[in-house]
Amino acid sequence: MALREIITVPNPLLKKVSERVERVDDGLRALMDDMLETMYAAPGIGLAAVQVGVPKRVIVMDLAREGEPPQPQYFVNPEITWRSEEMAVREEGCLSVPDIYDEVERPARVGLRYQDYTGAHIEEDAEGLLAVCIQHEMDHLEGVLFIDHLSRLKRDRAVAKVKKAAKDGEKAA
Ligand code: K1U
Ligand code: ZN
Repeated sequence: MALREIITVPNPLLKKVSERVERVDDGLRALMDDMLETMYAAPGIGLAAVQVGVPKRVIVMDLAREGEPPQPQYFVNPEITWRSEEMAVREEGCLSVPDIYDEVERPARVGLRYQDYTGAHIEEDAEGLLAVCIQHEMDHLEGVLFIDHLSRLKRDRAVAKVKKAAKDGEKAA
């Protein structure tokens, strides 16, 4: 397993639509292992493959609370099969937009279809943090960031702040 670099805005790769995965094989499982290790190290609760520079339709997640055993989840070629009319607002963050947090409104519940770590086909319903996180991560697969749900002013400010922090970090190094 290896830690991978998480790309940040304004890297143009984050705007790319990720490609479907043809086969869940050992190569893909190695990528998912690396993604999970990278996500735990960040730390984060979810990560899409494009965030480590690989535009494939793959997501890892772990929503275990502090003190609970790890609960890694893997989503290959995920699809949303239905969305609730009820909406929910929750604060979101993103490892590709570090240190920026804001509220986003999304459907409160969604139906999911995806393949897991073994390639098995799964269908399940999601609510609460799982619904928020999977919609955030599936946006990444379409080249959409949570700041794209905010006003242009907030989005531009967020990108400028991340760019400045990266520049300051380079100077200090
Ligand atoms: O960049 C990402 O896509 C990961 C992102 C996922 C997410 C968070 C909140 C709402 C929706 C999606 C993160 O993990 S940001 C970091 C974070 O939320 C966190 C970090 C440490 C402990 C607990 C949470
Ligand atoms: Zn994100």
